[in-house]
Amino acid sequence: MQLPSSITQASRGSLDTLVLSNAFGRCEISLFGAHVLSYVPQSDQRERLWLSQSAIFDGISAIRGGVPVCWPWFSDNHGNRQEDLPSHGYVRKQQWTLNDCKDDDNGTAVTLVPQSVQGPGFDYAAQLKIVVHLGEQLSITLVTRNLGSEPFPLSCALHTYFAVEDIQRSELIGLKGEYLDKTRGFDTFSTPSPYRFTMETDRIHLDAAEHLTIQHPGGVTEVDSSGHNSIVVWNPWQDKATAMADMREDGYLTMLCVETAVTGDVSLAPGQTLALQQRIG
Ligand code: TA6
Repeated sequence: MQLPSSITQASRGSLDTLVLSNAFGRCEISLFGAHVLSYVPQSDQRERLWLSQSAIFDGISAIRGGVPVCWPWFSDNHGNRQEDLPSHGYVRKQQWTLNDCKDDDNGTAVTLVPQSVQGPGFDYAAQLKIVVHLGEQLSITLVTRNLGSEPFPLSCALHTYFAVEDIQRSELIGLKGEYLDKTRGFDTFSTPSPYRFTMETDRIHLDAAEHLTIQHPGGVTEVDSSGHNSIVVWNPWQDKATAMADMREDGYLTMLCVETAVTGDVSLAPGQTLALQQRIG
């Protein structure tokens, strides 16, 4: 495929990546996992995404940081024994290929498709693609279409790791209503205001907020979402960070996951399309 000058090929470790660079900014995407690794707007040259300094780029392990693609289930929401199937599905560990690209006054876009849509725990007739568009914002759209004659269960997420200068001096603005707290047996609690971080935080917010703001000492990051039914907020804090081989023990201090997600028992009807989108500014 002939690439426009705004798209170049690069690598991280043993992974092939695509770098999109235009008047709006720069982003880098690993073809392994269709995993956005970096996004720097031209306007302020501030990296929006967090990538673990111990991230593994071996084409086998899931990449810690950036925007993992969780599909065809979120977390262990697959209906099987937890140990039988990979957490967050299997496409983030697949090699994706470039299916289309375009470059115009609105920005540069690439469309990637996975090696195979079916996998252990999901053998339905589905079509999956991701479109990453570098324009005024960075827009990531995960598109699922049911090609079959029966509905299938689907949960998914754009599991974005945002860079913050200091999580203990950061605030998340825009969420309301109730959330399910994974650290407390998925019991239901009310969203705090102000929303600050002092401990392990792992929450499924049932408020499908369309606009969120992350305020931290290094600046402000805007997060717009559509096609979702929930927002997941996660910071592992020190003990969990220490326990992860691909995260430094102090890594939790400079990251915050704000995930645009479809969680719970959702099914996609025959012929239906779900477009899960997150836009970062
Ligand atoms: O989205 C939050 C979460 O489900 C946490 O419970 C934690 O498991 C995190 O995802 C990271 O999961 P991973 O499989 O990428 O280590």
